[in-house]
Amino acid sequence: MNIHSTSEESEAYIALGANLGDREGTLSEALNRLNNHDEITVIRCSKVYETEPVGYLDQPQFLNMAAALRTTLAPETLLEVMLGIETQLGRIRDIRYGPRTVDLDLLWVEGQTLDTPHLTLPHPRMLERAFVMLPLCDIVPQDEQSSGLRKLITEALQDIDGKEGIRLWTSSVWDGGSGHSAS
Ligand code: GSY
Repeated sequence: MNIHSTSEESEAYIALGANLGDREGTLSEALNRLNNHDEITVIRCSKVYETEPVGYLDQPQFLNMAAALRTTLAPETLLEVMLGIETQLGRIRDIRYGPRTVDLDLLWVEGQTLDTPHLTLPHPRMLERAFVMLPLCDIVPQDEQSSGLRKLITEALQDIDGKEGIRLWTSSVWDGGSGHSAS
């Protein structure tokens, strides 16, 4: 164990988005790379949704999804791993809120609130974004009560803007790292 890891596993939720190139392939590869990390296991994936861009509107539609991870990494280190994967997959940070090959956002880490220059947890804008909340709702267990995340999502989804700009794209883009295509 070191400062980048903890002795305990925790569950983390992330949001994934892509609106350039092979969007499905890039999301799948991001999940592969996360799962191939020694201290990360991808434990659940949401369905994949095609979504109208929010914020900067003059850009292609996104594919968005969410995933639950089990990890022994400290949140800041998990974020570094995620940013490294974005770079490996060709993300270039030019236009703020502009198009991107892949975007990985750390939303929530079980039992953690943080406010550092690099990372705020829970993610400060997640409850306002239908393209984050809808996929997240697929993978947070219905009976989840201890953290209150399920209740927050259910309440946020009741009157969130932008749900009409979201449609189901596919039930799965990831084969669980087995190399077999998902049905
Ligand atoms: O915050 C993530 C990047 N992003 C997205 C996105 O992932 N989906 C949609 N629909 N709009 C977005 N605007 C930005 S910025």
